[in-house]
Amino acid sequence: MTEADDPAGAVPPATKLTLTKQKWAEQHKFLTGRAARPETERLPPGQHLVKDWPVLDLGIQPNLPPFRWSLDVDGLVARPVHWTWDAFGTLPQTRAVTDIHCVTTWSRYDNTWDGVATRDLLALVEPTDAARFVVLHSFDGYTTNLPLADFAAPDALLAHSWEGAPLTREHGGPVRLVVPHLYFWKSAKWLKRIEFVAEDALGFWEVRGYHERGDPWKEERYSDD
Ligand SMILES: Nc1nc2c(c(=O)[nH]1)N[C@H]1C(S)=C(S)[C@@H](COP(=O)(O)O)O[C@H]1N2
Ligand SMILES: [Mo]
Repeated sequence: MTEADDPAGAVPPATKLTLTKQKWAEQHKFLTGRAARPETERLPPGQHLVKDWPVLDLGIQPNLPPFRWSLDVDGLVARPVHWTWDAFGTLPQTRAVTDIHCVTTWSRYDNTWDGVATRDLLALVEPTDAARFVVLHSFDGYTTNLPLADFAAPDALLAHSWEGAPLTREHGGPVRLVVPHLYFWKSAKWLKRIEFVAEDALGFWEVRGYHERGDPWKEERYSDD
């Protein structure tokens, strides 16, 4: 074989297998969305397991039939959007099975969520280089803030279903955020607006003594000052 037959760095011909594997990567096939933590570290320090699903909020549970719900994504993005329920339903769908860790010390394993992956949302709106933080605004007046990198976690999603059924009103339906690797107060219920900003802006609990980031494995429950 001469060098001309097989030049260094030439792209090998596409086979059925390489094409299939490429498609899997595009579809994120086989990804469960579950974080690969050793089982011994699955329960963060100071947490205990529950089987039920407690309800925690400010006491206002907005009544949002889907036709009254919409979501704005704006701030430092190339393509701001306003999605009605119908428009939201046309976005690519993702399923993730993740654990909940609430700062009030309960954790709940293996919650099956369906919704729109934050990664797919980011690809659509294209945050600018200046965007470094995300502020979530909810229909009950609640806000919470996240670093963009945490919002973009591979298993984070805008969930409309839990265990195969529509998210109930008390748990933030029709659409809530789920960011499994942070304490659950970061997972805004009754999502109304996602705002991309350059500087961190504290949300409801963050101005009331809770941690800016809230990593359960580091027990980032409260702010130091
Ligand atoms: N809009 C909104 N989202 C919210 C809250 C809230 O009061 N309003 N509470 C947060 C807190 S402190 C927790 S622990 C979880 C509770 O979600 P759950 O009621 O579905 O368990 O929602 C978070 N998201
Ligand atoms: Mo909470």
